[in-house]
Amino acid sequence: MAYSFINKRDPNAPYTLGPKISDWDEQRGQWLKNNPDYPNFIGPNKPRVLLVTGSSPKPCENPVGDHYLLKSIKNKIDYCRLHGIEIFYNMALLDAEMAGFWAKLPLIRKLLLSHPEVEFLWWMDSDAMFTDMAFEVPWERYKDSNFVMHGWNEMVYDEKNWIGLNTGSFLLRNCQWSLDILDAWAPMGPKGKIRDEAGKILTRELKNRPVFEADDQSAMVYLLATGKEQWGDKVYLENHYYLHGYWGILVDRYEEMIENYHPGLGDHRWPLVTHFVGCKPCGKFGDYPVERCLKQMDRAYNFGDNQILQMYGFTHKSLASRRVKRVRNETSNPLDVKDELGLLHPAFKAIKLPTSS
Ligand SMILES: [Mn+2]
Repeated sequence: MAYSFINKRDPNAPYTLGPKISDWDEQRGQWLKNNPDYPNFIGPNKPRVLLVTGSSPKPCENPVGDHYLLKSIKNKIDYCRLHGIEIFYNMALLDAEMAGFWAKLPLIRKLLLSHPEVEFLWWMDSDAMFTDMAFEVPWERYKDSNFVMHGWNEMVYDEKNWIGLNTGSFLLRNCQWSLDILDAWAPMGPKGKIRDEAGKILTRELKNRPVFEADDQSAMVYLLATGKEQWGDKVYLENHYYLHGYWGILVDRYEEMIENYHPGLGDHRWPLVTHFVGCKPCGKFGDYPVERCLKQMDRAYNFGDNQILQMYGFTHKSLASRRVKRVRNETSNPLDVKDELGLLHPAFKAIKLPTSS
């Protein structure tokens, strides 16, 4: 029975994400030193980033949902290609106890430990899409931070509001501190009695939280609000651009944005991310009517996709349309064509080769 430990944990022992690691910074530092061909920074102020997303191992309950998952990953591939970011798409439930919104925790830990060359891991939900293909994350701003989420300090630390931050799109540095916060974040996750009981605590302790089982976002608000001294100085709650942008306040304004602004701003004028919180395109029941969600997801997708198509001289006929039209004539000097947004060869994608000595 030598292998019996592989799949089952002792049900009486408290949940852990894995064997305790306390010297990751040293282990990783040594690895980076031994592997100079895999630097954790690929340019000045340009960390190596792995975007991680995924969806259920099962087909969607609503078959059209699979088509929206395809659009969502195509959208992320486009953004990541433009910005020199690698992608990991997960469809495996690594830990059955952590199903649902908690599944990202064991996955994130596994990827951090397996890829010491990755400096930042960018988690993004499958229901979030890039709507600003030109916006480059201001990496320099986070040089002293380990965890970047969209949110507001007052809403998290003073109000303990359950929507004071959002865990649908966040950046996590590969370091010991991050392993520690994952360990502190995980205990409310195991499904069944633990998750149900923790949900009651979270609803009682957090502002405006509905009654439901413990979710990762509420648990993070609770962890930060009750442990500000321990975690606060390495957490950056960003609200100068939309690392996550709630779809309800954005999708009806896309035409106005096109009229008045341009990609590259990332904020309310041209949001980096539109996140379809409460839409369950892959499931049967969300908080919003599925037709409204799907229509607006198409609009968000097309809004982002127009920035890709413009590079090649095309655009969607409207934000509601799958069909495209030409916006410039073909030429016999294709290399003279400069796309309007400069996304064919943006500076943030250029690779700096080390100067040989
Ligand atoms: Mn989401």
